Amino acid sequence: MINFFAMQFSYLLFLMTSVTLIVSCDKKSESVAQSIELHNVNSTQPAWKSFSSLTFQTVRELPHDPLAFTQGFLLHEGLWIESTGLEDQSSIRRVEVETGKVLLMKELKGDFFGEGATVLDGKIYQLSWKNQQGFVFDATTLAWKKNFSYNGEGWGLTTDGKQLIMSDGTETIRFYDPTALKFTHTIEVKKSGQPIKMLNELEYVEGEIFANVWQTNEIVRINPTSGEVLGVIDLSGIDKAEEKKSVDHVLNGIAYDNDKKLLYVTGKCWPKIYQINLVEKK
Ligand SMILES: [Ca+2]
Repeated sequence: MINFFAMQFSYLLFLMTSVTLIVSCDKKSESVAQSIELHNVNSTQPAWKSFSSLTFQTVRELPHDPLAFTQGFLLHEGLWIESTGLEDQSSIRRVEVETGKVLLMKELKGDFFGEGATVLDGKIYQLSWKNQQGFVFDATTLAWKKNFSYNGEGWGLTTDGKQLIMSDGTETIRFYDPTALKFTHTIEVKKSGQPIKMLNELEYVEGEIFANVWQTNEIVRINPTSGEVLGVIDLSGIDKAEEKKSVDHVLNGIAYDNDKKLLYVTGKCWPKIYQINLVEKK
């Protein structure tokens, strides 16, 4: 009897050890699997980066003020921040995404013609076209903080989270230190060695600078270090259902939701904002 119980106990011990080992192995496998998954997530690039020639698929349409002559456009803390142009109609706005309702707006006085805008460290930086003056506002209250100066024309503005990145209507992109609002350097934007001029509204997207090319339906993707054009996004036809009231009502607004990886585009006085997916142009 003693031997029989001893054998039973040994068998039970063997089973328990085996179960512990299996659980332990499973946990180890799970840990390895999680590690591989995390590695893959970290190394995954958006699919569109593989193609130099891109077009779009519309995901959804959102309302946009048809009187907003869009010059700067971005998403900040769940709201559109929009800079509008034209004399006596220029403004900086906080706008509700789903409804297009303007929640807060500050008009630019005098002959200031609003241009590109971006948000960095809780502050909106906004350019004007020919006045060689920019403005800094509190991003939440739109309270004016100060002006800053630059040479030449102001067109588009974005940020990589550290620097202000500005276009001026030529093939040159300028970089500024936001703390001192001091010019640091430029890049020259070229595609196959040829300069790409008329770079307008900007957006920093996944380590690249996206730029609307004025009076075209093209966005160029720019290497922020070399200035080389990495690819072109053809948005022809995106606004075909819209009735254009002016030849000036061109594509000119790119906003990127970096958390959700969503891309939006609009144009000057377009009644809609389009959320789009980028796909290969065949
Ligand atoms: Ca933008």
